Parts: sequence; structure tokens; C-alpha cells
Amino acid sequence: MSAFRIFACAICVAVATLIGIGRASAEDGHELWLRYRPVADAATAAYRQSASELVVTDNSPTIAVTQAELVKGLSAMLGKPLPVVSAVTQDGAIMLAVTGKAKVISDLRLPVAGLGNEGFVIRSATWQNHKVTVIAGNTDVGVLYGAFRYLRQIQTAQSTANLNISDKPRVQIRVLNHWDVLGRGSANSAGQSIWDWPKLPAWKDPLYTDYARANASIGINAVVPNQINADPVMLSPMYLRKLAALADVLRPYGIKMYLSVQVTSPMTVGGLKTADPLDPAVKKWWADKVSEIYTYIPDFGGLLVKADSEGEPGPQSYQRTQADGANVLADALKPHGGILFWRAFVYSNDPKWDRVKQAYDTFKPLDGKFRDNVIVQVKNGPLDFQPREPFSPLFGATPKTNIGMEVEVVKEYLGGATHLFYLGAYWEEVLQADTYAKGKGSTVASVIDGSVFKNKLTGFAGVANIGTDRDWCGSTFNQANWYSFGRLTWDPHASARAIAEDWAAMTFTPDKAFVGPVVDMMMASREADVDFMMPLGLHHQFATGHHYGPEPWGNTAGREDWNPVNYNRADKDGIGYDRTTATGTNYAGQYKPQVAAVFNDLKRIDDKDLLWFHHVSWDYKTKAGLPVWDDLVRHYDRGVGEVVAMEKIWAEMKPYVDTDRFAKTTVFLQMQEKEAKWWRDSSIAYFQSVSGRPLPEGIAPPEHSLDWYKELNTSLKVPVYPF
Ligand code: BDP
Repeated sequence: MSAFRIFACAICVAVATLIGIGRASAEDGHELWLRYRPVADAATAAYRQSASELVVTDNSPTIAVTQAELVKGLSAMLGKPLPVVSAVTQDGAIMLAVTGKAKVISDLRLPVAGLGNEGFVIRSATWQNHKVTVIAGNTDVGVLYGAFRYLRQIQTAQSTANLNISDKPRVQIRVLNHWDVLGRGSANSAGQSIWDWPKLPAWKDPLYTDYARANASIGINAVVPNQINADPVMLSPMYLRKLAALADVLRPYGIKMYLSVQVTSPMTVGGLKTADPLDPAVKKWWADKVSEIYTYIPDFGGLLVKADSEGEPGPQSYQRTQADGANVLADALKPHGGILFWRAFVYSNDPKWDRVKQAYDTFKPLDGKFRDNVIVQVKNGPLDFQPREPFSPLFGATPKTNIGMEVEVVKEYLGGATHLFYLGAYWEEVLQADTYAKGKGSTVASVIDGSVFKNKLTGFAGVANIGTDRDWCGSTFNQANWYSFGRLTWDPHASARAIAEDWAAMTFTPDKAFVGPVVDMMMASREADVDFMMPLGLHHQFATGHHYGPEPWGNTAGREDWNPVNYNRADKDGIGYDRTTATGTNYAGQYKPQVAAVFNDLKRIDDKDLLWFHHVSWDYKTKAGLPVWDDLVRHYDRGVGEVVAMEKIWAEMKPYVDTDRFAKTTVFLQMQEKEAKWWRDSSIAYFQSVSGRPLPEGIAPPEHSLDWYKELNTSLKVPVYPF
């Protein structure tokens, strides 16, 4: 390029910047909600007044990363480098203060006593004749969380004057489960694994640091990096070294390393003849192996186990209980302060056994039998991350067992990367559901935060949706699911709408004209997918081969526990799965009487749960006053309409969004509309073929024949967009 052209280009850029062209410049989403774009001009002066310098007197690795984050964020947002000093020199100083190390905490009598190890106080005050803002915690990790909270204040256009914020997590272990396979692939649509195992421990990809920052900013403090169907090689010294290197990167951010293991490891790794949990040699093997892990990672968090499920071996093979299986590992972890997550996702494919009853039937009788360092990890619903499930009846059923919740942050069954589906709205519905475990108000949130049964140990796990895509999650709106997961693990009682508002402001712009409509769209997005996928309580209607797209006709010999027809139970007379106490499988009876009474009673049950609990005739009138056939078809159709409505809202947001992220979301919504039609039309075609009913008035016939949709599914071997 000639000197003249370079000069001319420079002028163009300068002019463009001056007149504002390029303000909505291209972004690839990699910065997530930590973009730290300059605040609106009018607000800068006030923010600068309370952020003139950063006072740091401690030099732990966590304080170092806290300092780096504040310098990065505040300098960028306020358009002025933030000086770091070791004592207050002017008004507007921000002070980082750890209990026992900073006099300012006792001088100002900051209320740190009840904050625990991870809480913080942010207080505006006058100290040594200067106006200051103190970010204080009992530990440096508390201060780190406080720093992110302070940054959020500016990112969401809130004032930083007169601050008096105090917060602490309500759940202890807030963990991401990466279902990543070792070859860098990922099960369940989360993209390629971010863990570059082949190059660890020598090469620590900078991506890990950004990953840790993002997690710390939303309170996540634990990570299981490997597949739930665990590869035993993870327990080898070679992989433990890799794991230790990763743990070193995550540690300053308050994140502990956990590991998923198979119960047969004593055989596959240790060469023993059995993995019977009560065998003394097996006990010793686990104790030794766990001690070995701690030599690599002294603050190792603990283990996660999937047993007796989907081909994974477990204690049942030795006629032992789940508690026997768990306790041998818990005992091995106990001397080191380690925790065991033992999953309740246990089921067999015996067609006589209603699959949704199995976890409760297996675990309820074992209440009180698990060691105190065990958390039984229960999926939010009793089946498998479907668009809507009633909350698992295990929540609230076991007063003497630590129960943690597991959700899928990855949208394995919910449209993969593309659909705009804000899971915060889904999880809030589950968390706010009342178990009646100790009378009214015993919500699932109160069970898992330990308040209902006074548990000393609490946990909340999410299956990560994070991969090597530039935007981490495959789509910008999937980032909202990572974000809201973290925030809900910190406070399961929090409002999904308020979290979405913060996310939208930080990820795009705090402009109310943007945040308002976008958050409305996010909150409505959940019901849209329920409507076009599985309305009125239908469940497990996806293609069983790859979990993507509809297959209500699916019926493979020998897989009664997976077959969609076994769940919709549609025939010429009616539809729905009878799980009532009087005439069905009595799954409803696993809930407390106040809850069971509603689910059992056609008069009281909400339409949204109808076909989960009842088999009704096609003429049965729903609460909407329509025959169930008509109502079903209208829901499918409404779902498509809801996606079209989202497309319209998004189109109006163009002035607020950079070109690339705007374009990607636009295309994804178009894809979602096509898929919504696919779900609607193929489901209507199938149920019409079974019921023989005419289409309700005003509903257009399916675009293709049922055979066409069946043919499409046979050609889809993996989850791919087929249009
Ligand atoms: C199912 C997933 C499968 C997991 C299983 C689990 O499709 O890959 O292994 O859940 O939770 O939904 O273990």
C-alpha cells in the first residue's frame, strides 16, 4: 500500500470516528458480558469522580487478577487509565480490603461478619479525609466477586455514588459440568471442547483465563472438565498433571477443579478384579487414588459420578445400593475435605417401570444413608431436560440428604445452538415451584439452598454450553444461558427477568429502548419453544437418534424408555400419559399431598402439565375451553407465531446492535422459524394420522406429508439444520 493510501485511510478512520460511523462496529461476541465499552458521555464525569484511583495493599494472585479486571474495565469504560496506588491519595479512591489485612474494614465497621468466605460489601464512605469506595470481603475471592459487582454497576448504567451493597452466595458449590470428550469434541451440542488436552500441561491456552474471568464474574466456583460418561484415562498420572495445570489457571479466580469418574475405575485403571464398593481392596484403591489426586491438586474439589444409567456401570452390578457406591468415594475424599457429587439419573429400560419414577424410587429409601460430604445431584425434572417438566419429586423428599440441582445450560433438546431460548425463564419456573416439603413456601430454590432442611452442604450444577466458537456458546443469546445459570447458582431465588436485564445491558447496551423489548422477547422465548415442540405437557417427542428435531412417531423395538410414542400414548381415542394415583402409574403420588392433589385432579391441573399426568380423549375440553385436539394444534401454530414475533422485535433492534451480532441472530431466528414449522407440521401430521381428526378452522395443512417428515429423519444422522 502506498504512503498516500495509508494516509488517506487514516483520515477516513479519523473522520468516521468523529462523526460516529463505525460506533456499531463488528463484534464477534468473544468478550461476552465483559465488553467494557465506554459509557455514555454524560455519565462519564460522575463515574470518574468515584473511580479516580485503585488502592491495593495485598498481592495475592486473586487480588492481582481483581486489580487487572478493575483496571481493564474502568479504564476502558471511563476512557482514562486507572492509576494503582498503595495508599489513598485523593477523593474517589477504590480500595480493595480483605478482613484481617485492611484496617479500613474495622475503622468503618463494615459488616463482614455474616459474609462467609465468598461474600462482599461495597461501601461508599469517608476515610482518612477522602471520599472512598471500599470493596471488602473476608477473603480475596470475596473481594474479586465484589469487584465484578462494582463493574456491573457501571455496565448497567447504575450510579456508583453512595453505594451500600452487600451480597453472598446462597449455594456453596456452583459448578459447570463440561460434557467434553477427550478428543476435543463435545457431546450434546456444545461445540468443540475448549480444553486442549493434547498440549496441556505445557501450553495453557489464554482462553482458559478468559473462561475463568467470565465464570468468576457470575459466581461459578467449580468446574468438572470431563464427560459425565467418564474416560478412565483421566485418572492416569499423565492426565492428572494436565488437570493440575488447568487448576492452576482457575485457582486465582476462586474456581476449584473436580473430576468425573467411573465406578469401575478400580478395575479399568487399577487392574482389580472387582469394583464392588464394599470390597476392602476397592476401598483402599479409591483412598489411594484420591490421595494421589491431592498430591497434584492440593485444593482439589472432589468427584462426580454417573452410575447405573445408560450403560454406565454402578453398584447395582454388585447388588449394592447407590449409597454404598457413593460412600466408598465419599470416605476416600473426606480426609482431604473433598466433596462427592453422585447423580440421581439412574434408570433401566424395563418397559413396566415408568421411567420418571425411577430416581425417586431408588433414592428416597436411601435418605440418611449418604455421608455428609455427598451431594445427590438431581436433574431439574424427572425425565431428561425436556422443554417443560414438572420439578423432580426428589426435591423436598429427603430431609437427611444433601440434594443439588442439575440443569442443562447447553440446549441439547432445545434447538441446539440456534434457537433463541432463554433458559433463565425455564429454571426460574422450576426453582419457584413449591414442594410443600415443610408446608407452603418450601420452594425448590429453598430446598437446594439448604434452608428447608438446614443442609450444611449445597450445590447447583449446569452442563456447560461452552466451546471453541468465537462467541463461546454458538450464539449470542446462548451466552445469556451461561450468564443466568451462574447468577441463579449464586442466588436461586433471583428474578430471571432482572438477570436478563443485566445481561442484555452488559452484552449490548444499557439503553432502555433496547433492554425493554429484548428482555420481553427473552422471557417469552421459552414458551415459544414449548408451544411448537411439546405443548400441553407432552415430553420426549424428539428424534431419539440425535436429540434434534421432532419424531413423535418414534418407536424402536426394545427402547420403550426412549420411544416418543411411549410418552405421548396417542391413539384414535386420546392422548397423554396417565400418571395419576387412581388409574395411572402413580408418579403423581411421589409428590407431597398438596402437590399430588393438583396433578391428580383434572379440574385443578394446569393445561401446561395436562398430558404429562393424564390420558384424555381428543374431545376433552382443556381450561382454554377447546377440545384437546384443537388446543394442541393451536399451540403448535402459536409457537411458530411467537418465533415470528421475536424476529420482528429483533429487526427493530438493529440501530442498537453491531452488524455481525445483529446479522447472526437474525439468521438464527429465521432458522428457528423454519424449525418451528418443522416441529409444528410434522407433529400435527402425525397426531392427525393417529386421531383421524380434521384440522381446526383456520389452521393450514402441514407443508409435507408424514412420510416426508419420516424420510427426513432417517436421513439425519446427527443434529444438523436440514433446510
Ligand atoms: C442425556 C444425554 C446423554 C447424557 C445423559 C446423562 O443425551 O448424553 O449422558 O443425559 O445425563 O440427556 O447422563
